[in-house]
Amino acid sequence: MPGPSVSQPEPALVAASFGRQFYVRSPTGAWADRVAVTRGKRTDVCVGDRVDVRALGPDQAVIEALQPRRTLLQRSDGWRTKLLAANVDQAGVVLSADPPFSEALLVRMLIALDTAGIDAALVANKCDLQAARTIEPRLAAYRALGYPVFEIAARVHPEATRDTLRGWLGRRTTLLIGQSGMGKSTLVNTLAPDADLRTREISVALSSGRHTTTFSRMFELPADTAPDARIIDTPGFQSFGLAHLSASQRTHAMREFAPLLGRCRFNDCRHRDEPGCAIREAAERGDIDAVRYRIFARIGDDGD
Ligand SMILES: Nc1nc2c(ncn2[C@@H]2O[C@H](COP(=O)(O)OP(=O)(O)OP(=O)(O)O)[C@@H](O)[C@H]2O)c(=O)[nH]1
Ligand SMILES: [Mg+2]
Ligand SMILES: [Zn+2]
Repeated sequence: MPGPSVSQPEPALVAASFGRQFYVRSPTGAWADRVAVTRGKRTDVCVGDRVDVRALGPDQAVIEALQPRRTLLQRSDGWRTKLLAANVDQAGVVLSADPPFSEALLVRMLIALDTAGIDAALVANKCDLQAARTIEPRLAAYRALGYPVFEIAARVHPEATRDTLRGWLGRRTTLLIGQSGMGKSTLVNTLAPDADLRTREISVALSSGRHTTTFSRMFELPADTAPDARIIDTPGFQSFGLAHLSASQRTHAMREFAPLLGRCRFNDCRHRDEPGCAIREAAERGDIDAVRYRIFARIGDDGD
């Protein structure tokens, strides 16, 4: 097998992003993961990207070109837009009852995923806890909207977790996102056991003894867990700005609004307190979910 060429650019997959540094992986497994940097001040590369790299020795490379993306998930952080992952097929929003998940964040993630054309599912973790019962009615609301909802206990029932998720994960690249402490990394370790040591290397131990993920990273799943499947672990977040989306995109991503669009009194209705708003009235009547409507109505014009 020929060694890495110093002059010929070759295709690679971005398997991890560490701020300005990346791990790139051979699409064929021809060479081991390399540490890569971008040229100049380029920062628009993220985990999941297809790139062309030039090797700078056996374990280093420089990213020369970025291939067009099939999907791209972003979130806004004030005026900055962050790239979360490229080319994923689907995403699991990981939730738990303890610590309690924020439904406002869930709605925002689903709006961003829908707009990006990424299939979303809810992965309710820690179903071994008594508190898990308290979130059942909210999970039912999302099932009714057509989102797949999986109930698992990644740490406590690893085998059942793999059985529950196998069919959903197979032949796809799945992004795991959600707040800190929901169990994303625990789930990755349950699905890809060799990830354990590696996720600890790239997580930060807090004073509580807890590990929190600070980098996004992709893992291949063993074929007996799910065939031809990859999963991406990401750092948790406390906010999910939608400034990169238009008001129309945000409205269209609320599935239950679809049959009501165009029925408001005013063409430029923002569906808050405008008179004759068909969407608000539907929420007041209980025809659509009032919790989701209130969360939507609180999203500012600037997506914050
Ligand atoms: N009871 C229970 N606890 C769990 C389960 N899965 C994970 N946990 C615990 O939840 C805590 C957080 O898990 P992590 O996997 O680090 O959460 P994370 O979503 O990766 O968090 P960040 O990296 O900070 O975003 C850990 O203490 C886990 O042991 C489960 O199935 N049941
Ligand atoms: Mg983590
Ligand atoms: Zn309206």
